[in-house]
Amino acid sequence: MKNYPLIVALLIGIIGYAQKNLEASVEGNVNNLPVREYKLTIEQQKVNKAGKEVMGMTVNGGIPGPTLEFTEGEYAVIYVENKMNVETSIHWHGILLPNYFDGVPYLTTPPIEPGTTFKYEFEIKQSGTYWYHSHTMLQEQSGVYGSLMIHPKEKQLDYDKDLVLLLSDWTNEKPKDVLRFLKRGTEWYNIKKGTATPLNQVIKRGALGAQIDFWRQRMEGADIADIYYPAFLINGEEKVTYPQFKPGEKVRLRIIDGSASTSFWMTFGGETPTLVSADGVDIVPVKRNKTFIAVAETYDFIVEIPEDRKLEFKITAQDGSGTASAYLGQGEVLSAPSVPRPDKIAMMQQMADMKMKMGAPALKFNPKKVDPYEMMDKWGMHMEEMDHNAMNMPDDDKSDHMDHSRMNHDDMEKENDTTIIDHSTMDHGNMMDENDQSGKGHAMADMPGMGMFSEYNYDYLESPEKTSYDEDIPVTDILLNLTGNMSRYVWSMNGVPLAETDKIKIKGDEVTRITFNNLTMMHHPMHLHGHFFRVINENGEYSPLKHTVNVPPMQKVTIEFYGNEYGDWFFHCHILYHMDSGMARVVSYDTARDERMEAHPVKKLVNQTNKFYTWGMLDAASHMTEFSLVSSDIRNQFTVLGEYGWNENLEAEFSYEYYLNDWVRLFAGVNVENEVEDSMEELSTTAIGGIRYFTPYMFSLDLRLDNKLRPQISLAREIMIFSRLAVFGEYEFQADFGWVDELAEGENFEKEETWSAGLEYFLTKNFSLMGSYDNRFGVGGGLSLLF
Ligand SMILES: [Cu+2]
Repeated sequence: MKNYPLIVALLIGIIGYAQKNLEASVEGNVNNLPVREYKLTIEQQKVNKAGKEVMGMTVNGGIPGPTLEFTEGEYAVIYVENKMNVETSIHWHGILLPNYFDGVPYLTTPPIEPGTTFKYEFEIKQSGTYWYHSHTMLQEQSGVYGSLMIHPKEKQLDYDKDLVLLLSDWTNEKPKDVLRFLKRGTEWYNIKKGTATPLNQVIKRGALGAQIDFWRQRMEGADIADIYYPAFLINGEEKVTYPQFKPGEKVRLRIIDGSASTSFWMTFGGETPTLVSADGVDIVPVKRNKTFIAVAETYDFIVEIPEDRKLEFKITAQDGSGTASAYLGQGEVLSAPSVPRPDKIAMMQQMADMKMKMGAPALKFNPKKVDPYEMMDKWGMHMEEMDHNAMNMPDDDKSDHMDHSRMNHDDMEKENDTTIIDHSTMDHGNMMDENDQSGKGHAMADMPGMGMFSEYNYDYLESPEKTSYDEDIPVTDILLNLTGNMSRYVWSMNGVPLAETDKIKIKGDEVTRITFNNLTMMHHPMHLHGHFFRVINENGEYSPLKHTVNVPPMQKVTIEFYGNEYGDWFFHCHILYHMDSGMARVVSYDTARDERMEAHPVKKLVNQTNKFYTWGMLDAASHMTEFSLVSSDIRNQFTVLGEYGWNENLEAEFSYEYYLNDWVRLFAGVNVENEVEDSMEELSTTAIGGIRYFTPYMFSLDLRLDNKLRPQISLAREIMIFSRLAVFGEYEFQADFGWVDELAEGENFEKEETWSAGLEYFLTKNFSLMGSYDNRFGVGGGLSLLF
């Protein structure tokens, strides 16, 4: 028992650590800890990261900003100076700290106004790899991010040197324009990346049936990433070398995905490295090469520098659209394995085979009336629809989702979009315990097709200590379906975007268990501020602790955390453009709001996710000219439309539209049209009103009536047939029964038919060539400007 004192010391250490993490954060240096001070200055500066000089936002003159180094048990004082002409903020990602210093403007922390400095201060009560970034609008995409490296009080792992590798994505466009183009719906990013799946490829691969099934559910395809990036960066560069490491040295790579929207596959040259930590928390070390890193996650690997060789660390964007590499040591390169580009058409086929119910609503008609369990039953992947024989699994594993008929709905307390279930009133056997708790989700991976997302599970992460909570602690279950509308770029939870919901109330000294049920085609890295949560995996009581968890398409992931804080905390998808489009919530301990926040209403943060975006189009062709302008937020839309044929035919229209849900909108407006063909002599102005509907199979349907009671129907559709070529068509039929204006003598019915069809060839993001035939304007061609 020579080691007895050591074991006792270790145990006290572990208990001390655990208790500390369970205590609410306290403001001020109450324990007189040694102070470590930093100063960060944020500026707007011209930068060149991808072959073009554009305006970026730098921290202390660089992108990324500096690495802030601390040792556990220090007191951090960080001054952040804003030298820009717009407000900013810094959030300390993964750090347990007092609510006021979390850095989400208008929610927890005042925004840092231009020309001012904000002082952040908090106790460093953890160690590991973390990062910081702006939480203001889309500033993170412009460069406001950097790393945090916190050394443990006593080093437990065996390594010689540290190296931070901060991964990011870079666009030469203004981030605001990126989001605007996503809202308008653009194929351009996929064309540019070479990830588009036009009809000719779909047909060649025999996937037309799957494509039609996708269209029926109003989905274009299996999208992996939305945005085109000209460069992916490691510590700000596409290729970065670290020759200073000597053979035999063990280097702890502290890898952070600070991208705005890109997750990566990481691969390593040479010997298989050892993964030692995830999201800043040590795990049971595991030898592992190819590893997925989702946006905002961090992973620490220990690598050994080989003799006379240079080790490659490589990242490949999840959709295969680009790579970046870091090289350690000197000599010939030991290449990291390549990761093949995912096959989107094959994914589409598999998903269609699995009879997934896609297209869950991102916008509910009545956001106040939401039943997340009903939503889970109706949409997504359901086991019972599959052939049981083919699955070859034990009977009691059949249903991964709850059987609703067994539950008494009235027992549930409905609170806006979160259904909070009091466990004491329910039969545990039927409930959430079924939800992957026992690792049942794993049987799924062995089934045909189900394995397609199994490479994203977290089973390789095991905590060295038990992370489970005492069974006596009450548990509250919350189900969050992750929902989105790709064509309108509205992202939400349970079909309700941030702007249309209240806070998720949680209780202190209790466990909150959240099940994410992803009903979209995209991965969502979900991040909870100010807490670590258990990600339930096959390691049961030893499930790992994380601050960000990736939820793959059509999959469920369950997390749980102990409520030991106070105040309101932000909780959102860490894909910047998803967060800014509504996929976010506020988790609230329902404690009094900080008085220092009085002048900074949280509404300002919420409104940020429901802004108006404006886009337009101008066609200049030999037979006609066409103009359109659309301004839209989540529910409201204004549209101006003008068509003029050189043969003197004109139609112009202004309308206001209101989205009842994702697909149905009511509209009212005015229409101006020439009544006599090929003559501008007689222009008639009518009031119009009706319904616009985005139908299954993705047609735009317009049903209307004007003030002369003439009904009209129109149908339009556009399909990408080759990688840059789209075909489009529109048909319009107006009937006049003479209910208001007299018809010509002897007539009891007049009709007017308008139709057009054509081709569009995409040249750049903003320009296309177009050619069309229109039965009013004739045939012609020209240039199309998208702005
Ligand atoms: Cu997301």
